[in-house]
Amino acid sequence: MIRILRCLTVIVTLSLVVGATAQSGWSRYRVLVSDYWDAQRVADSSLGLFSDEIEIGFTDLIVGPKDFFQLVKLGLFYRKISDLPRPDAWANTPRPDYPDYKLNYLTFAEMIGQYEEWRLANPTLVSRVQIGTSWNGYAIWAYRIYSAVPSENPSTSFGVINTPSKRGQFTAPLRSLVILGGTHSREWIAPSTVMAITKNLIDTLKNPADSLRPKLESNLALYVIPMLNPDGYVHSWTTFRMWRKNRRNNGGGVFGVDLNRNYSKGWGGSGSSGTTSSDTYRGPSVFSEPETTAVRNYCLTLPPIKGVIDFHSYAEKILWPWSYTTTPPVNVSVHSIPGNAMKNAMVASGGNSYVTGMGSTTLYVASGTSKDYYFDIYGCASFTIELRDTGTNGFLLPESQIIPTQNEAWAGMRQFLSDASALP
Ligand code: 0X9
Ligand code: ZN
Repeated sequence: MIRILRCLTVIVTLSLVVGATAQSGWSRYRVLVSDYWDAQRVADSSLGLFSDEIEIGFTDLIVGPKDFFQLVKLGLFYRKISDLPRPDAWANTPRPDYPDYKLNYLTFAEMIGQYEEWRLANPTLVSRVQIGTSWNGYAIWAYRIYSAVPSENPSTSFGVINTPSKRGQFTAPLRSLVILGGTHSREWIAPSTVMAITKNLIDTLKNPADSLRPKLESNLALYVIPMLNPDGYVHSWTTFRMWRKNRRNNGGGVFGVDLNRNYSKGWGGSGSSGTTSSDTYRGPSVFSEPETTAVRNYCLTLPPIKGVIDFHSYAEKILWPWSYTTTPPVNVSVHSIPGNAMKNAMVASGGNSYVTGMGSTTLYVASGTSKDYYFDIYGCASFTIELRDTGTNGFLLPESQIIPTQNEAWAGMRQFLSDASALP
């Protein structure tokens, strides 16, 4: 009897979800964007972007049941591409009893739970610190992976190796590498990939046979921020799957600042919006948000930063500064050499071939982004990596693609870390 009831429950739940998908009233529309003014109108509208970018040419938008007039108001040619699942259907989708970060997307609580398991199992290699608190009161965590630790002597930035076999030996001057995940809430594959990278880093430091280990030990201090935007991520799980921004209350029932438009470099310029309902709303001022302030302040306390990698999706691209202008920085090789090395390592590992280049010309102009800020302040290698795919599923990347995405990204990171340890 119980079994029959359970079967019935599954069937009813599944049909509800399927039903929700078929008649959700949410659609993907393609609009023709002819020039800069069209692009700005799209940016300033409150229609969500299905495309990862507003392009001159075609851009796909998310149009809800009550949004149709907004689409018409844009005054652009449009065409319906497909139905979309109800954005809140995720909350009701059946999930495995024991979700696994390699096979499933994890909720925020499950994600931090997994990081905590790793930390508690490896107390000498992993520590964490709360670097801030989101608008809705969630902790923003940074995990420190102890390949090396700062020496006791504050007058020197030399490090001390912390892995079991060599604990206490001096290293070269310490250099920091920062890995960021979860800036944009709907890009679930990004924090998922940052989890895999973290686990692989821990395993590398525990494995004396791993050729990367001595390089990490020689001078690198590793910091991972698994989820910069917990409010948005939770919202994307519970309420609106395609949510991108944080959850600042902008008033009038309008929420959210695009954290990747809230950094200081180029803030307020093109490729960002002053309209609060826009998906690229830059916020009322530079670093107005607790999330961007947290990561900025934390980074300022670290040993000299040699690299920052901010994981996003989707596009399969490795992007470097600048974002805010199409004029390249003076020394392009700071980025083109490690960027292309990452790409090649990813391909050699059997992964997809990511496109490399300057953000503003390879993707689009965007002002107030993380990579421009970190490059501007630290002069360091600063990348945005846009993970899978190239548009077939976009932000709704199927779970079957988690492992291949994590694996190719780790291949790229190994290469980057290996090269970074040789930097002055
Ligand atoms: O628009 C963004 O913030 C990033 N793309 S995403 O689809 N993940 O939202 C890209 C920012 C990188 N830089 C440039 N576009 N120039
Ligand atoms: Zn993003």
